[in-house]
Amino acid sequence: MRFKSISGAGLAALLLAASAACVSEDTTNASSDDSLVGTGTGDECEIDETVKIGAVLSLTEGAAFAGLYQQEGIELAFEELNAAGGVEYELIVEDDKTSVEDSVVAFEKVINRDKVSAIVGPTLSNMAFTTFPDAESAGVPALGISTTAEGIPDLGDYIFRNSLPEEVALAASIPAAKATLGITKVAVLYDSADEFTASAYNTITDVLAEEDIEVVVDESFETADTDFSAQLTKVKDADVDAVILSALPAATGPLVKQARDLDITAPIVGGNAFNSPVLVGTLEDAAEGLIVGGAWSADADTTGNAEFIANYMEKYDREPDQFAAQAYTAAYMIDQAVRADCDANREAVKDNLGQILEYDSILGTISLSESGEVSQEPFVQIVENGEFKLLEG
Ligand code: 1QQ
Repeated sequence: MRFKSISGAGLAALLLAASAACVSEDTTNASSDDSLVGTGTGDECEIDETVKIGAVLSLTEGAAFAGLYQQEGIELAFEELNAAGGVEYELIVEDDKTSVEDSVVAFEKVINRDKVSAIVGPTLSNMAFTTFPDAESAGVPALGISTTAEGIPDLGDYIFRNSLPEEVALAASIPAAKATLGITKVAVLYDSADEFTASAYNTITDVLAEEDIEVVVDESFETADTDFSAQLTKVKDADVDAVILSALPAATGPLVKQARDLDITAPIVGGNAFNSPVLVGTLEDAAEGLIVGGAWSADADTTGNAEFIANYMEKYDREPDQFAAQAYTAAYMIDQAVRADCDANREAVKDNLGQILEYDSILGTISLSESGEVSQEPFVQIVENGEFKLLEG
């Protein structure tokens, strides 16, 4: 991994943020803590004070399918980092119960009660649109690990994500499905009540237009719906080549099952939300042939991936997924940002997170820009015999 040198604009932002610290009690406390500054840099960095990191994750309710893997991934990484020495981390995990209100409370706790140096999470974009502005105004760097909706990095200077944007995932999975399956006419089904799935819908229609694929059915539903017969009857009547689906796993399970029960055999194509063994487990045989675009693959020959999978399985007795892999990577990115100037104050972490260039991670080569956006190559996978396999498109 390389770090960019601090640009004039970065320095100006730093000075502005430092002056903002004079009016915000939280930022003043965080930015003036000399005990969080150590000696040496990079691998040689040593900080005496324990560095607190908050993780706000959905550990119960709808998004727990991802949040529980995220908790495991981040705990494994901080365990490894603590064993490596030099910097001792304390991870404080809060459950946002898949609710915006609880996510706000959890952010408030880690920001003001625990005075963390950085926050990882939340799990869903739906929460991030409310809680990231809170982190921004408190001057606390926040690193989203699965917040893939359009516009997340625009929420502020302290807001970052290592979450492959859904538009990048879909821009890979739809052309790969076209190349492999030769699709020309499709149905688009999407959850219009969730920020992430609704924003993905815009990308889907753009990518389909670019790929010259005709949309013959275009239907929406809402997150809590359980009966999709009205939409699926239209899909069946249209005899499409594929169904492009933008849904969270809670709706994807019943929707795909109901489609297969109606004898809709067309392949189903999606993005980040599909990249979950929980979904495959729920769907059983109905998951076969699902095509997903995402940020990580167990099949990928990325740096440290085989070791990560082995250590994860050893610790948790189950295979990791994309959500665990992104959370694991986030901890290492925060560690690198802390070690760059051997300074775990919020300003330093924020500044150095935005300087991560070409980090060779289990997700592949990944960079974060000063604007908070990630760049990495997506992986397209297909479910075969109950397992995700890389799809050569
Ligand atoms: C988002 C997502 C979800 C599918 C993560 C679990 O990508 O909310 O942005």
